Amino acid sequence: MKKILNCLNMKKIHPLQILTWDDAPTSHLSQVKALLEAKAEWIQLRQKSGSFEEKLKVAKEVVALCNQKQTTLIINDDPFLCLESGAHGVHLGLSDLPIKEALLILGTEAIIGGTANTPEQVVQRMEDHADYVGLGPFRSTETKKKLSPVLGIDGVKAIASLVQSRKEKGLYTCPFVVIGGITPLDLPLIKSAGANGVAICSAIVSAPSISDAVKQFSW
Ligand code: TZP
Ligand code: MG
Repeated sequence: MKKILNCLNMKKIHPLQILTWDDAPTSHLSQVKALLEAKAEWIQLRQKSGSFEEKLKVAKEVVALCNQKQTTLIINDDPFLCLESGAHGVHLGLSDLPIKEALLILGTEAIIGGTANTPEQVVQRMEDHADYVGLGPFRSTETKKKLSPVLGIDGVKAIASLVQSRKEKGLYTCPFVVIGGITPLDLPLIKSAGANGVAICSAIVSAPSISDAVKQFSW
């Protein structure tokens, strides 16, 4: 059964978001093919190297494959890459364009998510009406360069209570997924802390069996 979260604007945010990786043993395209075979339902194409045109070529192929399987495909960093490739949405980091500008480029149908590392950044994302927040890093990880301070489980709990208090005040909230160095053993704790899901990169796309790894991270 599909596990789907609905946020206020009714866009469907999946609780297991899987990121592709430049340093994985296979290409981004091969990673996506393996993830689709493993029945992944939400993939973020995180190409960090190459020209816009090179990234676009891969993104278009990946969008076509994901559409065949009704899998959500999010593009990292660049709303224009999202627009040109026809992906479902974009994930904006702290040094990327603000949510409001991406909204002007992509329109209200697109899924627009953004990174946050502090309560202030979570509030900003929600005031900008993000569709979801990627909160991290949960733990130190080699996957991302220039890592923000590690949050741990206490950081996750603090954000869950911030979101709850916004809900009680009738303010806009969206789901938040936790990212950074997460292993399957962390899932129960992260879930009970109040997070809506996890975003996983290396532990899945560099696993000996991507299919087994996806199953281990079932939310
Ligand atoms: N943002 C914070 S940590 C991170 C990103 C993109 C990398 C997550 O990758 P992994 O391999 O699951 O630690
Ligand atoms: Mg970015």
